[in-house]
Amino acid sequence: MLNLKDKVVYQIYPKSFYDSDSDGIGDLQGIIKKLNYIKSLNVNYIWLTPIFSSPHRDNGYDVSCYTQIHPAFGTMDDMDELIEKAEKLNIGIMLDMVFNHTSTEHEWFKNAMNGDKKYQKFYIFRDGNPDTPPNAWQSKFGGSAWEYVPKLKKWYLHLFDVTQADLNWRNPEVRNELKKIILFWKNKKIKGFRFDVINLISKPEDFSDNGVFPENKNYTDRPEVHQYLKELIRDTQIENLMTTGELSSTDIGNAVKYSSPKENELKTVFHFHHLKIDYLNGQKWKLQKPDICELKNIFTNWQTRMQTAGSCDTLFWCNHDQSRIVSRLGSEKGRNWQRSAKMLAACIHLMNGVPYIYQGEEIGMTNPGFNSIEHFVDVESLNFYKIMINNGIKAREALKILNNRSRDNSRTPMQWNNKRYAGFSKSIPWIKISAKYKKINVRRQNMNLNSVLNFYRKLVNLRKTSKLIQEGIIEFNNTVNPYVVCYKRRLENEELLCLFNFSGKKQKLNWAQEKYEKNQAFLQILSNYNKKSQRRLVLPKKIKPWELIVLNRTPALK
Ligand code: TEU
Repeated sequence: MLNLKDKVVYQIYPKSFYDSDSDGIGDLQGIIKKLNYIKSLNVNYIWLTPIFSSPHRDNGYDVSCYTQIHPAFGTMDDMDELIEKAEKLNIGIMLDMVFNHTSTEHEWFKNAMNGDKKYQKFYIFRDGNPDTPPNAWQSKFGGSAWEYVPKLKKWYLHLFDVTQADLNWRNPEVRNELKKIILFWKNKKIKGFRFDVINLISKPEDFSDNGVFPENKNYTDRPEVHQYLKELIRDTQIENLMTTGELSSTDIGNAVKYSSPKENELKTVFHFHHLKIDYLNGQKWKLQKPDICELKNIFTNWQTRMQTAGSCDTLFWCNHDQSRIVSRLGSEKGRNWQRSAKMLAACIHLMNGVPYIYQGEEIGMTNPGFNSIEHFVDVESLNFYKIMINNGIKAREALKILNNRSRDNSRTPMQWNNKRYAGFSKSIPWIKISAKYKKINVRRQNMNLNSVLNFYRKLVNLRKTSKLIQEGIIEFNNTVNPYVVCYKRRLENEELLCLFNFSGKKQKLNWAQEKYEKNQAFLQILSNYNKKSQRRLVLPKKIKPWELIVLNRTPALK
C-alpha cells in the first residue's frame, strides 16, 4: 500500500521552469538540469503539467497526441532520461492526464470532422441548425459552450476553449482508448497521474433543455464519474500509484468519496473552495477583500470531514491557474513579504493531507503586476478582458482585475538568479519575467538561512520526521480572533498548537474556549520573526502582523 502521509509533491509548469536550449521556452532537459535543486526540497514527486503534443492554445491542456512529446519540450528520449534520473533521486514523475477533452487537432477529432461516424461518437455532437445551440451552456473561458460545424450540420460541446472538444465518456471505446494511454505511461515507469477536471467527464444524455441551475450542476460530479474512475483504475491496475483528481466546483460528499481508500478511485483530490474567498458572489472576475472567516469555515469543514472519513486531502495555495498567494492573501511589501510568505506556507503544510508546492512558491514569488494588456497571453484572460470591455468596464479596471485574477500571474518564468531573464533562459522568454526577480530569486535565497526557500525546506523535513504532522487529529478553534487561523494537531500525548495571523495588524488572542491545565509548557518550534526556540508557560496574548506561532505542548510539569 502506498503511504501518502509523509509525501510532498512539487508542481512544474515546464514552459516556465528552465530553458536549456535558449528558445525562450522551458523544456525537459531544463528540468533534468534542475533535478538536484528539486531534490534539495526533499519532495517525493514532480507533477508535470502537460508535456504532450499540442497546439498550445491552452498551454498543453489541449492535447493532440497523448503519447508524443511536444517538440518545444524535447523528445521521448528526454522524457525517458528525466524519468530515469528522477527515479535515481527517489523522485517519481506524475503526468497530467487531460481526459475531459482533446484538442480539435487530435486525430480522433479530425476523423470526426471528416465524417467518420465512429469518431463522431468519441465526442459530444448534436444535430441542429446554426441559430440554436443545443442549450445555453457557457464555456468556462467565455462564450457559448457549443460550436457549430456547417459541413456536418452539427454542434459539438466544449466546456473550455473552442479548440478543446469534450470527449464522450459514455462510449466504452473512448474509455478503452484512455486506458491504453495510461498503460503506455505506466510502462514507462510513471509514478502517478493527475487527472484534469475529472469530475466533469460525464454529461447528460439529453441536452434539449438547460436542466438545473446553476448550469454547471448538470455536468459536475454526476454519479457515473465514480463508476468510470473505478473502471479506469481497476483496468489499468494503477491502485498503487499516486493519483489525484482535479475537482471543479465539487462538494464535500463527492470529494470524500473520490479519495476514500474504500472506494478505489483516487488517492487524493484537489478542490478549490478556499481559493474563492476573494471572489465577489463567487464570481472570478469580480474582486473583493479576502474573507478570512469564510476561509476558516472552509478549512474546518473540509479538513475535519476528510480526516474523519479517512480520505486524503491535498494541501495547496498555488498552481498554474491561480495568482500568487503572497500577493493574494499576504503582503508584497518590505519585511512583511517574507513574513507573510512563511506564514502562508506553514498554515498549509501543518494541516492533514499531501502538500503541493508550485514552482516559485518556495521563494515567495509574487504576481508580476503587468501594466499593459499586451503582456497577457492566457486564452482565458484575453477572452474575459474582451468580455469585460464589452460589458462597459473601463480598461484600467479590467487590467486591475487581470492583475489579480489572470492565470498568467503564476506562469511567469521561474526566478533562478538576478542575471538577465532571471537565469531562466538566454533569450526573450515566451512570457514576460516579473520585475521582482532581482530581489526574489533562488540564488539569493539559497545562501540565506532565514529565506522563504529554506523555510519551505524546513517544513518539508518537519513533515517527514513528525508523526504528529503526518497523522495527528486536526481540530480548529475559530474563536481566537477573526483574522487568525488556529488549529491543533493531536497524537497521543503530543500536541501542536498553530496560529497564523492573516492580517498586517497586531491581533489580540482570546483563549476563553481553551481548557489547558495549569503548568503546561509550550515550546515554540517555528517562527517568522527570527525568534529562537523558546519555552513558555502561558499561551500568547497577542500575535504580530503576519506572524505564525507554532507551539509544541509538552505534558504538564510536575
Ligand atoms: O483547470 C480547470 C478549471 O476549471 C480551472 O481552474 C480553470 O482554469 C478556471 O476555472 C478558469 O477560471 C484545468 C487546468 O488546470 C487548466 O489549466 C486548464 O485550462 C483546464 O483544466 C482545461 O483543461
